[in-house]
Amino acid sequence: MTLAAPVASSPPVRTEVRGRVLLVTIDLPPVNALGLGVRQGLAGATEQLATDPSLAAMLIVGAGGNFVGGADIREFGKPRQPPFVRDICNRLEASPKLVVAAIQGAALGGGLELALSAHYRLVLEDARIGLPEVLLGLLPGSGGTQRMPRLVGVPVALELMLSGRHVGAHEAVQIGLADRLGEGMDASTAGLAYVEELLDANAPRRPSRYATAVRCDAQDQAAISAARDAQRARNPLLLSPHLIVDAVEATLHQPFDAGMVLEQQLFQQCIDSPQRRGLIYAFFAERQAAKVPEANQGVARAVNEVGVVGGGTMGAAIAVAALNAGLRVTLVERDEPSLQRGLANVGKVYTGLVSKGRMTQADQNALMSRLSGFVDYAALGFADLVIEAAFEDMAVKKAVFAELDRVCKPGAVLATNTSYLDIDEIAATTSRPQDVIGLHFFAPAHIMRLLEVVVPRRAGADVVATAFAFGRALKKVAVRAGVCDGFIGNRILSVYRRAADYMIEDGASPYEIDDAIRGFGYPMGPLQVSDLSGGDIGWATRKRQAATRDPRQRYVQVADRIAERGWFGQKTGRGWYLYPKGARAGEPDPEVLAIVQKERSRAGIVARDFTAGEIERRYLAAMVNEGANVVHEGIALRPLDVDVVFVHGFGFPRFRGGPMFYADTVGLGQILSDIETFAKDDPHFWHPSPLLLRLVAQGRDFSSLNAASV
Ligand code: 3H9
Repeated sequence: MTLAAPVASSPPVRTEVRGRVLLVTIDLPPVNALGLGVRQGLAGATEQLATDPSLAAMLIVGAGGNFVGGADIREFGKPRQPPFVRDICNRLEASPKLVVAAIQGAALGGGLELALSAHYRLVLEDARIGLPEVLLGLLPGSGGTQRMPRLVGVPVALELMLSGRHVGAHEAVQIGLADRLGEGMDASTAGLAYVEELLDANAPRRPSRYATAVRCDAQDQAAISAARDAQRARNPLLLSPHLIVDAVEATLHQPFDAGMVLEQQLFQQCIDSPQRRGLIYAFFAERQAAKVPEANQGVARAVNEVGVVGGGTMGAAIAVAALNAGLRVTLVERDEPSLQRGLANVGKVYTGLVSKGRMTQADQNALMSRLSGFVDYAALGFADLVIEAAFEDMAVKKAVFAELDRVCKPGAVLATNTSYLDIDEIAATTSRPQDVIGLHFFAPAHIMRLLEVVVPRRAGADVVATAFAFGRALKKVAVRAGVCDGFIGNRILSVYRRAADYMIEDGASPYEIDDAIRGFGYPMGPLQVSDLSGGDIGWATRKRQAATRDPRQRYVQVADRIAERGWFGQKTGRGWYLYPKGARAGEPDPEVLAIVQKERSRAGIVARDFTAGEIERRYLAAMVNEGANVVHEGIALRPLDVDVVFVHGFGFPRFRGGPMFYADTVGLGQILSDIETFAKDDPHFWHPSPLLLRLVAQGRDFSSLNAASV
């Protein structure tokens, strides 16, 4: 047996002398992150520039289509080893020789900070640059908070750092983040030409620390105050946005080096915060969610032509999502008036955007030109993938799938957008169950990022791979789910909503529930959500489930009493809240409180007080316990899949990572002990999940299951 010689791994930073220029290439797939090896390589290159008298300048580029995607996020929370990026940046900026960065693809976070310490920046057409640290619970920690405002001014720097948004090449030049738009798609060639031009022109070094865009005037101070107020209002619970404002404010009052010291202290506060852990977990979890077993077993089928059956609110929004992804869409409805309504529903979304100035009429026309509508299923004969978004009724779905089976070409993927129906049963009625899958969008489907890919037993691996590729094309976060009533999200929702209903009947007011849940970090409480989405939907579901409901299950009738009055929420002007004259923010309704009180009396319950802490514990324990059941039964592949569903589809505060990650931070033993305590009053509802029991017995947490390979 012969052993292959070990392949020498190439260094993450290469240097080449090109005449009088040192070409430094950062080459560490996937995104050239600034891990230890890269930092060491950059420190070495800086030394080479300083000591080689034949060199007049340095050009920094990234290999593989990106400049640098930032610090290596996996290193945060572990002991950090020098050299540090901020020291490398300071040294480059202070270099007596010219330093230039040529940016292709991503220059984000520490990557942009590295580029900001260069004396000149060239951007290629595909550059996307920014300081997105805020999205990870951090602030720019290598001089970004001090150099960026000095280059682009305080208002622009604040906007970029607080949104974390990526700026394209043209905007970068326009706002002064970059000096030159380069031609072609090769950063080294364009960059070397630029450096030679600068050297020939005797261009001066331009350390960003001396740039003068900070005006230190009333306008800058007003921008700081406005940003501070906006963050207090919008993100009262988040740490890093507030610290970003503090760090930027230092540029008005303190010299550069003092600002750098402050930035370091504030950065460390962020690193130490649990929010940073939750947000970085969420970043990796949404990428992990795409790693499903079928991705390795099947090759995605090509999807260019999409069919949508049903032009109601959901079908129309799905059509919009597909049109936005550049696909051709055929909408099919049962009759001409319904079809016209469906097409109008699609048009309405775009007209709204045009009227708000977010889209031009020409863009709308171009998008709508890829949409066609028919009342005949035969029009779907060319579709590569069809999504059924018809009425939520098994007989209706089966009839639609019989038509699809008849008209669709072999190899077309047949998807249903059902929220809870048995997709195995739907698939079994077709002659091609291997092509049938669930694509569960969340309303509004063109905005909400979550897509549950519901995999029935007989679905082909390539169909699952196609669904994930389709999700990516639509810029969705796709999560694999198994078939059960409600799949991952709605199944867990139905359980913690019951926990909320029980608390209402036991003594908490609906408004206390919403306050407590918002206090946890949700943008809205569950009853506000119910009013927004329409109380009639839940009412219809409860009526459907009435016949099969376990008689031992406690059933709270408050929501039914409200729905019976036609109070369906915002659309009817009242629900759990009052919405006088179409107001979007509701007011507490004394009549609802009276209904609650009457229901308590009817059920013979004497109201007791609930603290916000108890509301939160019960609500979260119910969510986590059902999340554990969903993983235990294999409906979700891993706890992280549950987390991604809740962060992207149900408003769970991202900085807490997701319910399962949150449970780990609280401690599974604590969650179990809460459930056991609550079970003393209602053992039927509070039944610990076998997975929770097992993990606690083994001293493990949910995250230990996330590593499970797929
Ligand atoms: C920072 O810089 C702090 C500084 O201010 C201070 C200290 C210096 N590290 O997204 P993709 C992985 S904070 C480690 O699918 P795309 C990612 O997990 C950082 N890994 O590709 C995935 O791995 P896998 C500020 C990273 O083309 C793979 O790369 N920077 C990092 O759709 C491909 O990722 C940011 O916040 C990283 N920094 O998008 C930028 N970045 O294949 C974060 C990515 O195993 N990154 N990975 O699943 C992004 O926004 C996108 O990844 C990017 C590429 C736009 C770069």
